[in-house]
Amino acid sequence: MNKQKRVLAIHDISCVGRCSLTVALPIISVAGFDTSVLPTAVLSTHTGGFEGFTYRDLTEDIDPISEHWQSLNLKFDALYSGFLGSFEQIDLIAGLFDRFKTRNTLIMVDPVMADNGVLYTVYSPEMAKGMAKLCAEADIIVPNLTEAAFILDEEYKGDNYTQDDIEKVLRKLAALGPRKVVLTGVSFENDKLGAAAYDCDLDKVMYAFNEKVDGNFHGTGDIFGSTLLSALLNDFPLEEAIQIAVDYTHRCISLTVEAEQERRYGVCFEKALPYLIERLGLSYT
Ligand code: PXL
Repeated sequence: MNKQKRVLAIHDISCVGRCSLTVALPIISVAGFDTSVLPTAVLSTHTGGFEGFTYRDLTEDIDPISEHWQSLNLKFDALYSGFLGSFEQIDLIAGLFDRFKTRNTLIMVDPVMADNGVLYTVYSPEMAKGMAKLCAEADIIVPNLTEAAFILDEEYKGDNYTQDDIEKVLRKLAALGPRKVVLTGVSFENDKLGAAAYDCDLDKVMYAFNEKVDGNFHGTGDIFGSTLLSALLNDFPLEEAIQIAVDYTHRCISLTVEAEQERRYGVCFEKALPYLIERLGLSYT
């Protein structure tokens, strides 16, 4: 067996409502990687759909944890950040990237902060400027269209955009620093939804789509990001990796609709894990 790659997933723990670490950990693990976690906050539920959630911000723990790991000379093959517990964590996570990055480390930043044109309730607009700085430290970023608009300080256009608009957004995001940009929630036809990507090194734009399922599904950005990272670390090229991530996310959503699952609990990703294992070309028997 090749040496197992080690991933550090930096997200919150939302105790109820599958998203962030409760989806990143199982997905990246099933994809074959040794997954360590750095929780950025602990919430009783995620912020989108449950009233009165508790919120324990873990900002003070970030540096002591990462200093301890550094003292042990621990190494990671990939660093993957998502929902951060506070504005201050942006600089702390940038510092952690500096501590642990080597020539071969893949740094993926999902600038989780907004959806459907609005910031998550726990964030203020300054988060967008900070997230732009963190994106500059990444090899690959995975914003949705709302987050892209906030990062670029542009108007959010809703569904009102052309292919040319999307390609401009991809290139502007790449100009911040990351060599690869993946935009989620892209749709040019009523019944199709997917992702657009730009690879600076190839100077190439690519797309991946699947059937659109109407409605909003919590945690699907985290499912997409975790799957994308898993495909890239399994050596799939970006174009194939975005298609795998779109298809797996679509399958999780379809299972959720079939099961008539209450939306705020997130999507039923568990039953689709064997499909993901197969798409990644892995065999555990
Ligand atoms: O899935 C993104 C996400 C992550 N973490 C928390 C959230 C959300 C989206 O609402 O509330 C706490």
